[in-house]
Amino acid sequence: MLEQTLILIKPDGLTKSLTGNILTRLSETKLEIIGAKMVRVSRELAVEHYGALKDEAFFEELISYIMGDYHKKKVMALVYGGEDAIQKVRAICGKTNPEEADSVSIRGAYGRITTKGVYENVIHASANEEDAEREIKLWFTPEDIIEDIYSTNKNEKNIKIKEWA
Ligand code: IDP
Ligand code: MG
Repeated sequence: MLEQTLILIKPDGLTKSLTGNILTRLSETKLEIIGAKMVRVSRELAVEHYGALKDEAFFEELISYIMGDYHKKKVMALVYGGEDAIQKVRAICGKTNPEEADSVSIRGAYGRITTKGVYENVIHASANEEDAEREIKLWFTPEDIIEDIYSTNKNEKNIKIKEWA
């Protein structure tokens, strides 16, 4: 199935200069990059992105982590598209817990668990189609993405700018 998926190179991935390595690994999937940008993550964006985990004991540490409080204060956000994009990217990322992830997966090779118990696993990838759509619409505007992937509305203030429907 033709899908899109949101990928974030997390602050630890950027601080460790892993951008090139991670993009090289992702290129093995033969998927297309259809959106890419650097983002300074606000608390609001972090909480919205990880809203489903708000009752977890590690939630506040996770918010600090993705905002870059322990590393560079930035993430690289990408949208990859293509056949079975979600599963192909998840497979190459490896399991959430970097200690359990296959050692040749991205998380297995580059991740760690901090003494505070945060899984610093260098990359985020959408888990399913519903998450992918929600996350892509959260991190990107339609104008940031070079293909028309979801329906859009004309913005009444400026008809040249599209907004998510
Ligand atoms: P995923 O990133 O593989 O989809 P989620 O369960 O959605 O995993 O968790 C989001 C992020 O929260 C993980 O990538 C990891 O950074 C962190 N995390 C998840 N579970 C734990 C945990 O049990 N302890 C510490 N951090 C966790
Ligand atoms: Mg997840």
